[in-house]
Amino acid sequence: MKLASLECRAFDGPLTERLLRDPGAFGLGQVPRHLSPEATTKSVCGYCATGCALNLHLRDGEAVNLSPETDYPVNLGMACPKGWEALAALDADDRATTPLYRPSRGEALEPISWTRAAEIFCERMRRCLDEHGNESAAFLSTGQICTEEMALLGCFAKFGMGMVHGDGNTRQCMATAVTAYKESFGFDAPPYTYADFEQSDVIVLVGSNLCITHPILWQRILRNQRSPEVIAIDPRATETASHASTHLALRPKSDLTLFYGIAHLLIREGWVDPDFVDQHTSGYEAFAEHVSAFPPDQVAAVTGLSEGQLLGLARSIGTKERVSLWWTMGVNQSHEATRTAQAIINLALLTGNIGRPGTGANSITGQCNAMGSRLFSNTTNLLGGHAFENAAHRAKVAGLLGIHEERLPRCKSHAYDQIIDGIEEGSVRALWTIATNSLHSWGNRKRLRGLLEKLEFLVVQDMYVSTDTARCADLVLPAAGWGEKDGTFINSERRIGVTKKVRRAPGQALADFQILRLLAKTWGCGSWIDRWDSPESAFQILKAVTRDQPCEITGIDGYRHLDDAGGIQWPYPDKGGPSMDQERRLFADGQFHTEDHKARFIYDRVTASPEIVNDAYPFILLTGRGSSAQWHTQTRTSKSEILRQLHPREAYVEMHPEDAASLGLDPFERVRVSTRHGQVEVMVIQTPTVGRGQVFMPMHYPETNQITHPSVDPHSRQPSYKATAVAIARNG
Ligand SMILES: Nc1nc2c(c(=O)[nH]1)N[C@H]1C(S)=C(S)[C@@H](COP(=O)(O)OP(=O)(O)OC[C@H]3O[C@@H](n4cnc5c(=O)[nH]c(N)nc54)[C@H](O)[C@@H]3O)O[C@H]1N2
Ligand SMILES: Nc1nc2c(c(=O)[nH]1)N[C@H]1C(S)=C(S)[C@@H](COP(=O)(O)OP(=O)(O)OC[C@H]3O[C@@H](n4cnc5c(=O)[nH]c(N)nc54)[C@H](O)[C@@H]3O)O[C@H]1N2
Ligand code: SF4
Ligand SMILES: [Mo]
Repeated sequence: MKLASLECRAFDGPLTERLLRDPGAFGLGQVPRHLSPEATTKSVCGYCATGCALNLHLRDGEAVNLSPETDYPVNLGMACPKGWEALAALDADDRATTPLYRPSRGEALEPISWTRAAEIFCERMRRCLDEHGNESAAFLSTGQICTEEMALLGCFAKFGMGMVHGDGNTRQCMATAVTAYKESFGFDAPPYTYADFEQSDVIVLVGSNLCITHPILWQRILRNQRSPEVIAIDPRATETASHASTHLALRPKSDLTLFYGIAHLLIREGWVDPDFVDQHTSGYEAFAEHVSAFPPDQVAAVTGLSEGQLLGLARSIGTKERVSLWWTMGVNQSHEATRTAQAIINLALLTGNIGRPGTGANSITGQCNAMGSRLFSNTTNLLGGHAFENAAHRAKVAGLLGIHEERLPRCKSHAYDQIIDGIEEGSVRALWTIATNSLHSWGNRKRLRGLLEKLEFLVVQDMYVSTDTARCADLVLPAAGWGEKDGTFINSERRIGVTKKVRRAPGQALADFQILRLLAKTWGCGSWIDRWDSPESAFQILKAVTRDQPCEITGIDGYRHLDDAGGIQWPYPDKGGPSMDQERRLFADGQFHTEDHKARFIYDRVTASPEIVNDAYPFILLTGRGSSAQWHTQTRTSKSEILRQLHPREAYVEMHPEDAASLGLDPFERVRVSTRHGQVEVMVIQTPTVGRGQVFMPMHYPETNQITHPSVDPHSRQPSYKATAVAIARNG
C-alpha cells in the first residue's frame, strides 16, 4: 500500500503538511546566524504525549527561536505546528503575572503579594479542612506539568494538608487505559516503543485520529518499510481514516461488540496462537465461551459493518506476523470504555501479538505528561504506581519520603465526577485547580459553572488570567509555563525526557514547583519538604520510590544522563535488565505483572449507551480534536498567529450533506444544536466525513461542552464525551 501524507481536510491538512515539510515558508526554523551552537539547548515539547525534542536557540540566555532535534529517537528532526510555535504561547497579554485575590464574591480580583497569597491559601484551606473534615477540600490537576511538580502537589495536598481527594484532567483522558492495563497486565504498563509503528505488518488504529492528534507518530508510520496495512476504526472518515488502507466506519459505541466478534472469528478460523495463550494468559476458556455468542451476522447488524469487512479484519489480525493495535479517545471516552480497551488487549493476547517488534495492545497517551501523572500524581495511585490501600506500600513510600505513615490516606481519591458531585452535595467546599481549564473541558458546563460559584473557595493555578476557570476564581496563582521551568515529562512510550527553562516567566509568575514549595512552607508541613529543594532533587526522591516497581528507574543518574541518552524509557533499574537499549518494549519474556505472571482475558456483557437517540434528538454528537494546530481549550495555541491560520475561527458542527439537505440547511448556515443538557448556536459545515445520523464538534470551542454531559464508564470513571444525542435546527 502506498501511504499518503495528510492533505485531505480543508482546514488542516494542506497547511499542516506544508508546515511539516517546509517550515521555512512560514518563517519558522530560521536559526539566527549569529547564534553559536552552544547557545542551543534541547528540551521536550510541552504539548502532546509524543514527546518530541526541540532545540531552543538562545540569545542572552533567553530562547528566541526553536527547531526540532534531529538526533532524538522520538521525532527524528520533525515537529508539528504546535511544537514549532511553542514559544508563542509565552508572550501574551493575558499571562497571569501576579497573584490575584477576590475578597468577596461580586468584587473584582485584586493583585496581592505572593506572601499574602500563600497566607490566604493556607488560612482558607485550613479553615475548611478543620471545620468540615478532610474530604471538604480537593484538587484537580493535570497531565501538563512536570513529574516533579505533580508529585510535590500530591504529597503536599495529601500528606501535608491532609486532603483525601484529588484527581486530574487525566481522568477525562487516560483513566480507562490505566484501569484496563492494571486489570489485564497487573500494572499500568503500555508495552510499546514508537519503533513498533515502523516494524508492524498491520497497524490497527481504534478511535485515534493520529494524523492531527499525534502527527509525528503518523510520520513514523510513513517510515515503515514493510508496506503495512493501516486499518482505521472510526465512525468518521477522519484525516487518518482517509489515508489508511482500510477504513471501518463502525456505528459509534459499537466497538465492544466488534472486538468480541473479531475474537469469535479468530477462534472459529483457528487464527489464535495456542502456545502464547497457554503459557502467558489466564481465562481463555471462559472468554472463548463468552465470544461464541457474537457470530458475524449479529455483529454486522450491531456495528453496521459487513460480514466481509469483519472477516477481513480478523484475517489481518490473525494471519499477519506483526500486528499492533493502538487506541486513543474513541475508546477511552465511552460508557463501556474499560471493557473495550480490554477487548483490544484480548485480541493481542489471542494472537500472541505482544512483546515482539511491531506488535502490542497500545494505548496512545494525550498530554505531554499524562504518563507522569499516571505514576506520580498521588491521585488514583500512591506515588510510583503503588496502592494507597496496601499497608506495605504506604510504609515504603512514607519511609522514603520521611513522612509519618499515618499521614498517608488508606484509600484512593474520589474521581473527578465524584468531586464535582461532592460540590453539589455540599461535601466539597474548596477546590484547587492546577493546569486544567475545567470550566471549558468538563461536560455540561452550565452545571459546572453553578457548582464553581457555589464553592466557598476556588483557587486556580494557571499561566493565564483569562481562562474560563480563572475568571471564576477567588485566588489566582500565576504559573510559569513550558519553557519557563525545569523538570521531566514521560511520553507515551514511557520515555522520560527533560524539559528546560529557556525563558524568564513574566512578572511574578513562578514555576508550579516553586509555588508548591512556597505553599508547603507557609502551611508548615514539616522538615520533609526541605528535601524537595529543586526539581532535580525531587527527581532523585522519585527514583528511590520506584525501586522494585515495574516502573523502576533507579538506573537513571539524573537530568544530564536523560539528556545525553535521548530520553530513557522505564523500566531502567540500577541492576540492569533484559534490555537497556534506546528503544525498548515490555513483555518480551511473556511475564506480566499479575500474581501468576499471566495476562488476563477480561470481558463483560455489552451495554446500551445512556444517551438514547429518538425523534426529539435524532443525531449522535461526536466530539474530539479539530486540527493539529489547536490544543484543547486553546489558552496556549490561540496565542500564535500562525496556528490561527490553520483552523476555523468560530465553533462549527460537521454534518453529512444529505442530512443537511433533509433539514434544508444552506452551507455555513448558523444552526441551533440542542441536547438534553443545553443548546448552542454554531456554523454548520457539510461534509461526508461524518456518517448519516452523526455530527461532529471539536472540543476546542467553548460551545461544545455546553451541550455534552459527563456520564462515566463504571470501572475507570472516565467520561463518555463522544456520544450525546442532539437535535439540529435552523436558527430562528
Ligand atoms: N492537535 C491536537 N493534538 C492533540 C490534542 C489536542 O487538543 N490537539 N490533545 C491531546 C490529547 S490530551 C489527547 S487525549 C489525544 C486525543 O487523540 P485522539 O483520540 O486521536 O483524538 P479525538 O479527536 O479526541 O478522538 C479520536 C477519534 O475517536 C473517534 N470516535 C468517536 N466515537 C468513537 C467510537 O465510538 N468508536 C471509535 N472507534 N471511534 C470513535 C472520533 O471520530 C475521533 O476521530 O490527542 C492529543 N493530541
Ligand atoms: N467534549 C469533549 N471534552 C473533552 C475531550 C473531548 O474529546 N471531548 N477531551 C478531554 C481530554 S482527553 C482532555 S486531556 C481534557 C483537557 O482539558 P484541559 O486540561 O482543561 O485543557 P487545556 O486547555 O490543556 O488546559 C490546561 C490549562 O493549564 C494551563 N497551563 C498550561 N501549562 C501550565 C503550567 O505549566 N502550569 C500551570 N499551572 N498551568 C498551565 C493552560 O493555560 C490551561 O488553562 O479535555 C477533555 N474534554
Ligand atoms: S507532535 Fe506533540 S510533542 Fe511533537 S511537536 Fe507536536 S505537540 Fe509537540
Ligand atoms: Mo487527553
